[in-house]
Amino acid sequence: MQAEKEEEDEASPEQYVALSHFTGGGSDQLSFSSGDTLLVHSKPSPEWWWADLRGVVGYVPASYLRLVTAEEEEDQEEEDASLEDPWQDEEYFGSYGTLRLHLEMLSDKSRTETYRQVILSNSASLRDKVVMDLGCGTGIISLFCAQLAQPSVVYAVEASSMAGYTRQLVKQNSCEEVVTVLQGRAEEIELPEQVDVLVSEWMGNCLLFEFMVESVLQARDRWLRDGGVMWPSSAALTLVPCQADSYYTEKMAFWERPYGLDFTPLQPLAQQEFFTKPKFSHLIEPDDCLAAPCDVICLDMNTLQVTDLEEIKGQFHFCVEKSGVFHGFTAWFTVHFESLEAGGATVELNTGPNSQPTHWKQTLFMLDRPVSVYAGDSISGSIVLHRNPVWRRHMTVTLQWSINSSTEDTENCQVGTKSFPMWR
Ligand code: GJV
Repeated sequence: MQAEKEEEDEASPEQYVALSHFTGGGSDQLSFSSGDTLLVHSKPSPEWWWADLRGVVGYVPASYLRLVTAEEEEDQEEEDASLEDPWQDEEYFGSYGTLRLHLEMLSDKSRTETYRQVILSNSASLRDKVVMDLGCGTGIISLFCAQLAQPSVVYAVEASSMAGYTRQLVKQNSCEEVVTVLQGRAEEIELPEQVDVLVSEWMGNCLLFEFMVESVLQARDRWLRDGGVMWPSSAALTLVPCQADSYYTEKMAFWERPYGLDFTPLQPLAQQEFFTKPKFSHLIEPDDCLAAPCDVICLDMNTLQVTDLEEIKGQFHFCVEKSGVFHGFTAWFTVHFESLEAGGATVELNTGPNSQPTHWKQTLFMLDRPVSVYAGDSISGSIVLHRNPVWRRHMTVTLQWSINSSTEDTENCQVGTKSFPMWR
């Protein structure tokens, strides 16, 4: 039993932090300073443990040490990782090296068909143009360009290992005369010339999550010729106050009386666990919108700067159109593709509840407590997308609101604010 226990200890040493300085006596005791992190391999006696400090092993007095909590360990890991790569590129491009995400994106008809439509409706003007497809993935947009128009060249840039397959797909579909696949980060690749059109599908959840847009802006500043066109050309984030009754019931009201028992002491925990972060992949029914949606943020892809991304602010003012329960806000985005011809038709990709659902779905931000609202009330406030200063693909969304009642019921005049990490 003891041997087994020791083996266990050896398999996973525990992290301890030194509470004060200790000078070891003899050759088998370790010396350490206050704050040092030690890995304890085994505990042969209650007083003396066998530990490791920066690769040196020896006995340490147990009473000088405090166990590092799981939370502290996590913080430490985050800190270590952030020093390595705040962009988490290995994980990010690793995931795009497999088919799962490409299948999801390609299966999204409204997304993929919109890009196809953009190429098709501009096919005449794309003749002899130089195009860059940033983050081409399997190369679908580049292939549309070669198939539906006659650009002089399409530079298909892809950082993940998918690029090798993309090259094969280009060949397999006889597009190698037009499409050149370049494997590398768009920020780092070299092109032989400036481009006329920079096309990319960079939008993430709540528009900006992943911050691939930064790569697009950097590529724009380096490779788009003066007067060149960005596709998409603009992007907007739309917000609406909403009901989310079934989600609320499933995660919160559930604890009121399961199996005839009162589980309400778990509700604060439920709030913490389910409502702290936004819910991605929410599909809101048009009927659950309590007001007309409002564009809160509009980005012009020609003028937007990387530094603007640190903090993006918007405001809203909603007039409640029907009485109901205000559970939270739902957000989605729309992007526009300007025509290459003056006066030509603009193409739109709308990921909202009144359009065909996309793989982005919508993003739900739950309030801590639902509020009853009535037709004629107004809900006004602001939204801030605050980019994480360390984790560059993450952001926090802060919503501030005040509800102004149209009736005399003062109980219903209230303000609130809540910050939602996505995910860090
Ligand atoms: N350079 C090259 N390829 C990239 C980059 C970059 N900086 N960033 C992303 N990609 N709409 N949120 C690639 C990535 O490997 C993937 O294949 C594709 O672009 C993502 C497109 C969809 N993601 C999104």
